[in-house]
Amino acid sequence: MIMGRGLVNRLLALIAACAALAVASAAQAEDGYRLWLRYAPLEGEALARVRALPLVVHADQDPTVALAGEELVHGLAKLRGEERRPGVVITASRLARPLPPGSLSFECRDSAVPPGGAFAIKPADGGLRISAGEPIGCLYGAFALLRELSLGRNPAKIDLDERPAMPLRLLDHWDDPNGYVLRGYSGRSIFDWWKLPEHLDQRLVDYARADASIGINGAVVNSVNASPLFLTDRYIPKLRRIADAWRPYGIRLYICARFSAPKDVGGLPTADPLDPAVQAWWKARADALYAAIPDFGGFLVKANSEGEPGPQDYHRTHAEGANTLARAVGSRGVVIWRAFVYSAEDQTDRAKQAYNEFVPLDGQFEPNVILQVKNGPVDFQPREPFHPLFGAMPHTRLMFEGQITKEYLGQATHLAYLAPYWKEVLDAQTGRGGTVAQVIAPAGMAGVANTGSDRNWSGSHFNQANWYAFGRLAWDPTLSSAQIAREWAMQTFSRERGFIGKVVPMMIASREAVAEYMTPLGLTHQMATGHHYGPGPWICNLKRPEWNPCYYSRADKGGIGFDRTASGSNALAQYAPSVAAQWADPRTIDEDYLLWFHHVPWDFRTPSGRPLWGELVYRYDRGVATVDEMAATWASLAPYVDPERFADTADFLRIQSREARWWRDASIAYWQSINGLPLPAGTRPPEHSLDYYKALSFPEAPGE
Ligand code: GCW
Repeated sequence: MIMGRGLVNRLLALIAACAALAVASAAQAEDGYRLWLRYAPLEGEALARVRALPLVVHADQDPTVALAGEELVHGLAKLRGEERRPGVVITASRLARPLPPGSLSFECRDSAVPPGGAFAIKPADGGLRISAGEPIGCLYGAFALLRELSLGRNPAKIDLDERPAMPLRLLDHWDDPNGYVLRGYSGRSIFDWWKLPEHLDQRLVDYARADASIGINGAVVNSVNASPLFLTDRYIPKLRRIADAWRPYGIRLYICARFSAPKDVGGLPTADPLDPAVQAWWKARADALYAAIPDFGGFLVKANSEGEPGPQDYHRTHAEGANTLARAVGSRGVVIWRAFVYSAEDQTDRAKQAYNEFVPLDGQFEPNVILQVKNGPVDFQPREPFHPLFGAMPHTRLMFEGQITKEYLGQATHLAYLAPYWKEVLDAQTGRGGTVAQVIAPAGMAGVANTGSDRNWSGSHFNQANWYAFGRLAWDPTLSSAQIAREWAMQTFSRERGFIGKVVPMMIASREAVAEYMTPLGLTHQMATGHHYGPGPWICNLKRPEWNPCYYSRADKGGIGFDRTASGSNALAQYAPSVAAQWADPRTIDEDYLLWFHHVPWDFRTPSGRPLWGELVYRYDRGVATVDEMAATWASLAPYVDPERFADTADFLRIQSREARWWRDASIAYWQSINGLPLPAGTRPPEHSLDYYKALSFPEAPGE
């Protein structure tokens, strides 16, 4: 057959178009939606070993066990590079049957394993056996096994015995009923309250699966600046629909309760927690929730903080407020009360206020009350010393609150891997009953979620690592930041040594870089008002003193830094003497905390030998240089990464490089306007005038 030239050309064009389409859709498949659960096919020996495991899965009727089986069948098939195979599913009643040698099996009601999510994975009959005390342990075990195999581990050498370090491993969503996410940088809320209960988005199921894969076992679905709507009858079926979908994944649903709800939606004239009608109202609400959701987790409350209502509106204490809700919930759940309080009327150092407020209440809370304490005493800053409440309330269960969404660390666009940040606090010795991780072990950890409607869930591909790391640390705070980064990067991107060897150090360095180009040497809260994205060290005119960056820097002609020693606010005295001693002397303190605790002259000689002003500039420059190195590292990793995620990350690193300079230049320009000092020799002057930086405005910045 003879084809005309035109036809050939048209055919060729068609083939090219098809090929382009195929490439595009392959690339599109790597849009980040699958998170760390991609189960990319193994290669070489690792592949051969996994292929040798017969896909025999023992399940019973329990929905969680069914999910564990499903996950294993699906995950193993993908790791083997095969189309999904059904596997063999045998019910529990038939467990006694002899298993094929080398099979993979599980026993989910093994009384030798404790309840609460613990599991063991041990060699058995030439294969592997996952055992757990209850079904959720089997699901965690299935994910753990798939993780081990994804990392290339030899199944014959896998021998795990794990139990979660703390009972509550939660995500807090700051989501409003209308889909807006406060401090959210990844699109809209994943909760569509308008379409619920009739329609449940598949994303909510995928979300629960991702959470379960890292051991998260609860989620608070609405913002701490809570709408009272969540306590109305209309919301109960909506909440129930989600709770039903999450139950098999072991995710318990919690809501934030607005303290004034008895008045707002309950028709009562007061929300006074000691009023019997108010108490009865809370009891009835809790009963209604538990009738619909028998495993409802409980309430989270932000009270008398930043304008939110609370017991102090009625001259009652936080304990009296918390206890009213706690009695309504009873042994069915918990009331998590936030310690993030500070007041406009209180002239004391903001960093001291929560401690002053809560320590006297130690011992007064109902046993099902947990106090949720932010990592540091101010507000999720790039670096803070650990919160002095940790260890200071021996009769109250304390929970750690971290912020996964990076409100103060560059939000979606700046790459900052937060495991080293949280570890710094978790590993800190409180001097009163062990490390922070030990203090919180009877309660748990909550992370302000970074999930949203973006295809990649978290606003950037690398922000997924923070969701992952948070779950892993709540499961086991002794894991190292590097190990978590390695696991995450291997599952999310590539197992190649050339990739992992570079990307892990890049991640580890990233948070320090952000701390240095934003707020070096223990400076804090220098972010611009409202959106908290860029620099605003000059801001000094907001109505509440502690909302102003100048409140925190205390910069003047004579020096810079917040004196929190005995000659200043004496916040230092809130720490155990052994801890306070490390920070008391500006000449010996870890420089990362220098300006947090001390006001020092600009020519103060730092341990590096440089005068403070020189050291400050040096740190800004080092932060900027690290970001440039991160961008160069990423550029060299193109061969290992799919085009879409590679380009997204490269774009964001370009933004970060530019904005690290913006932070440095604007800050240096401002400090110079205060201290009148010349720049240290050889220093690059700020690109623009201080007025230029002051005039920048970003009305469209997200998340406020
Ligand atoms: O980090 C700050 C945020 C507020 C937030 C508050 C809090 C929910 O800027 O937007 O409000 O903390 O934790 O309550």
